[in-house]
Amino acid sequence: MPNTDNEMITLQSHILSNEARQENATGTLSWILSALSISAKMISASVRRARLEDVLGEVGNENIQGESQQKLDVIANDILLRILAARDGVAIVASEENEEPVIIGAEDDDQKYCILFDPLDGSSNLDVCGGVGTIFSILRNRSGVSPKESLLQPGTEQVAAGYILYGSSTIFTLTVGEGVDMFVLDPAIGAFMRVETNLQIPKANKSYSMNEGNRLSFPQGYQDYLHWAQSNGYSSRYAGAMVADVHRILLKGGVFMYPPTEKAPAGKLRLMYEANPMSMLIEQAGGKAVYDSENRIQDVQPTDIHQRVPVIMGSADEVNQVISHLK
Ligand code: FDP
Repeated sequence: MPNTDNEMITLQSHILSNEARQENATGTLSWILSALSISAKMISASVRRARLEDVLGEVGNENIQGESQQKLDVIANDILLRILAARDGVAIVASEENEEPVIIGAEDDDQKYCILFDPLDGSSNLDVCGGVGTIFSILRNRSGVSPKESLLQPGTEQVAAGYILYGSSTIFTLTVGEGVDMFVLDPAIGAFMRVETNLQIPKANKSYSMNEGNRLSFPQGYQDYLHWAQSNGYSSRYAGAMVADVHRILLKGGVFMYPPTEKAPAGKLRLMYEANPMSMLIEQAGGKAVYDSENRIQDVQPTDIHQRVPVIMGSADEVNQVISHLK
């Protein structure tokens, strides 16, 4: 629902009023969300000045995923780690860029939280001034298990998830399990202002988003879907950055996919840093997110924090169309 009532609600006041509605809230989650909002502003500023400060391009290393790291990947990762490390309620931080999770607070405290993030998703778009984003997922820390085990929870256990899109505006999209809210950074005052509350994804839209260059190495069902969609007046939209593509689908409808390929038989996208948080947002907005013809992404029991998963997510009708070709 667009915000038409002239309310001027900032992300900060939204977080605090959510907290006030929860009976046993301690304020810990609110502190973490506000840390993410500050990190988002800092990363946004770095992205916008990147060319001027000569921080575009590769560092020369590969990250744990075997992908070359951009200088801004490293900057965004450092910002998030430094800001989250200073918050009391954080137990463990796991980043797509680091092989091992960073243990911050007391390991055995189930009042604390684990934060997983992809600091700068779609970073190959940076050099050409395309949209990039940060994705985060928040889980409750589990006591009595090792930090790695504490992280290995299915997406259904997420207490909050969201993304920040650094596009023509900076957008913060958040769910704490009670619908999806969207905020735009007002650069004049440095605050995220609420623009959508209880956002609902359109039920259908004849639009698909995938890397069609891989078409010949998709399983047959995806190729059949593409043939069907192209014979039925569908449009193709692909920014090549998951945050930008999923943002468009949340607002306009359609389906986003990263299927298995010969090169990446389990798909390319990371379950815990990308697929789970985006699935929570899509489902909270009334959409659907699966990894094959039957199974929800959020039901996957992870065995490795860096594991990958095929992704089909978006408007319920459009996801069902893809599924009908996979059976
Ligand atoms: P990137 O490698 O540029 O960081 O998982 C990362 C991701 O981008 C997603 O944001 C994007 O949807 C996908 O990979 C793009 O992959 P392809 O280049 O294979 O299409």
